[in-house]
Amino acid sequence: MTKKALITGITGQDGAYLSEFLIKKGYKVYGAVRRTSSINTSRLSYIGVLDDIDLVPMDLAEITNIQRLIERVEPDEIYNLAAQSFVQTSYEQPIYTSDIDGIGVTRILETVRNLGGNPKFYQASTSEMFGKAQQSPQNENTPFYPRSPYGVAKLYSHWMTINYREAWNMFACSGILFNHESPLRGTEFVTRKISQGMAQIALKKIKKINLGNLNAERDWGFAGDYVEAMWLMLQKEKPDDYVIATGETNSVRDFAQVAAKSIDIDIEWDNEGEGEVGICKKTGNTIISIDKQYTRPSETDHLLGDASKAKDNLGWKPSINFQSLVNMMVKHDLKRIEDNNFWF
Ligand code: NDP
Ligand code: GDR
Repeated sequence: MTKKALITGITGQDGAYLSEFLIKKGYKVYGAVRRTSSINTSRLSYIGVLDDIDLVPMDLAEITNIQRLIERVEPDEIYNLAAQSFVQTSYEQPIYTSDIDGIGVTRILETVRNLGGNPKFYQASTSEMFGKAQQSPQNENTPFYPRSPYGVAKLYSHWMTINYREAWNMFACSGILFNHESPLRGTEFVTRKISQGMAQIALKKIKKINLGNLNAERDWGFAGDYVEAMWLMLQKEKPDDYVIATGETNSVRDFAQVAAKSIDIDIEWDNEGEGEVGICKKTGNTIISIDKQYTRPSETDHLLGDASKAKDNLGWKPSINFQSLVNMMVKHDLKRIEDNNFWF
């Protein structure tokens, strides 16, 4: 029988890759979308899956529509990807972020519990729960220390997922995913901001990119690899939690350096702190500078994941390394600008 998957957050980066992956596996995919003045299906169109998905209305703020939807669709698997996912915004909207990223998850878990414990449930947890990392690299046993309202809300929903698994015997998994990026990444996140900015510099549309903390280090992987891990977790006999990461960390400065190289610019760094600039060696032009509005009140400085458990138990490993990821993102942005394809 055809399996049914319900994906919340289908219009986001991971929603697009996961739906593509599940459709290829033969699933019937239901994609939950919240009401907005115009629904953003551009990622789903871009990767060519929009016509194969049944879009269904659902906002995580409202338990009644969650209940009606799950009862009607009767999914075999729920992937909860919906969230206010931008860390910076969570400082300005801590209550909304807590409601959607925290309580919103409990709304789904309660609904599933009331339906007798089916379907299987995947929760999109995050390396941001490690925050001020207590050890390096971070694995499933590393103590948590979230550093933003986003991280705190996600930690609550992580533990709720575990609690519903233990208390009600539900098949509920929490994937602790480290940063994963792609040409479908939102333009406010630093990787896409840089890849898009470098493409604009190469095509002489802008002169420089303003960034925040260049020292922040992240374990960046490719989103297309990470959605497979979500699915693998739900195919195991027993539900569990897994760290998903590449095992390599790089700074924002490194990302900018490699992205610049892919448009044939060698960056030389000058000054420190707020006065730091990245200068094109050949022309002497400043192409990176610091703007304090992009720094955070409390920062997650260093993340590096240890995905050994996922490798051993799920047979999962990443297929794309840092250098290839950066090059892929810049290449896509160059093409989009050349084609005048500003779809998001
Ligand atoms: P995106 O920001 O690209 O997508 C978020 C999705 O959630 C969008 O579809 C958005 O809809 C939807 N959404 C937001 N608020 C609500 C709401 N109130 N009700 C219903 N839907 C809502 O995120 P990603 O695809 O990058 O990430 C997917 C999930 O994984 C998120 O939960 C994120 O926190 C988590 N995560 C992401 C990582 C990453 O590196 N990408 C790493 C670890 C965890 P709309 O289009 O209408 O805004
Ligand atoms: P992050 O991603 O906070 O790790 O959350 P983001 O790309 O926003 O920031 C990464 C690091 O870069 C620094 N930074 C900047 N960030 C942004 N957005 N813009 C800038 O100009 C800039 N300059 C420097 C940040 O301070 C930070 O240290 C992402 C999201 O997808 C979460 O939903 C997810 O849970 C985590 O990854 C894992």
